[in-house]
Amino acid sequence: MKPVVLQTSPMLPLVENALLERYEVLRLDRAPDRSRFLAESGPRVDAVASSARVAVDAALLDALPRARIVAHFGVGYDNVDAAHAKARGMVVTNTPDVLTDCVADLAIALMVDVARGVTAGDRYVRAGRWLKGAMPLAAKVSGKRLGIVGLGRIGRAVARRAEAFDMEIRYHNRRQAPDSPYAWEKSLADLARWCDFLVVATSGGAESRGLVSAAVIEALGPKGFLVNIARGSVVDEPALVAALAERRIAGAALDVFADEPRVPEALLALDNVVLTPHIASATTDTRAAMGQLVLDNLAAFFETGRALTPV
Ligand code: 8YV
Repeated sequence: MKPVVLQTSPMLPLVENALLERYEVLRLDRAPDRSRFLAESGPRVDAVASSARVAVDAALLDALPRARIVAHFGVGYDNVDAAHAKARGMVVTNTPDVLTDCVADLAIALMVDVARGVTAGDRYVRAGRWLKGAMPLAAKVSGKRLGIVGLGRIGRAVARRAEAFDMEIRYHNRRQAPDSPYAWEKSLADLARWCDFLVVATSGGAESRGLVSAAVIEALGPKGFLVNIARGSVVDEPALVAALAERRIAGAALDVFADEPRVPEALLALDNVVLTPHIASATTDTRAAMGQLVLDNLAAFFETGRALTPV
């Protein structure tokens, strides 16, 4: 008998095909009546394969009394109620490490873009505005001060890349990282006041909600730029939009938003922002590696009782 896997949303063909080969797959996303589907099939489910699109909340977990593992596609698992899963004796796995490079690459790309006007310059050329005159001067990146919110795997990868730009680097974590060469700022507002670029790389969820508050944004100041490749929930989005509109900060480059895929209308009209549709991990290479890690976690768990990357 093949184990039964509940898939909550569409996944890469690579993952879906392998799941179908190895398991009996039940598709929550294709169920016309979710409650009925869960009442009938929930008790048979051994494992969940999830991604960011669908919440794996307490109610869903409670409908799966046999399930022992949630194998999540993504390093961030703020849409999974991991505490409830743990209380039910379930393992939750995520996909760390394999996406670190791509996410850090995009953070640097966004930082350079928002400061130097790469995509704005592209729009400028396409609109024929260059024929009428040069673009306004931009802000320099190399040698500037970088503040990192969340010096985890991704934060460190951003820092390594920023070193090649001769940037001075400090970070804010709740606690000082014992093995870091960078200066720790206990107060995030102090870090924001000090830096030219504030890159948000901390995990989402209740603990970091609104961490980049109106006061932090104020401290960043009219010459400071914000880059967010973490979660929209970490930033007070209305406060950010207001600060950008009133030029109380220089600009923002955002890959994540509070209510994706909806982006506040006010941001679309601003020229001091760069907006991308949550693409930090979205390369063929990295998404394949993330998918493989979901499969490997399930396989290891069913074979040995131990997952590879539990959270
Ligand atoms: C998403 C991400 O998971 O890994 C993360 O935390 O934000 C992304 O890689 C991606 O949208 C897949 O659902």
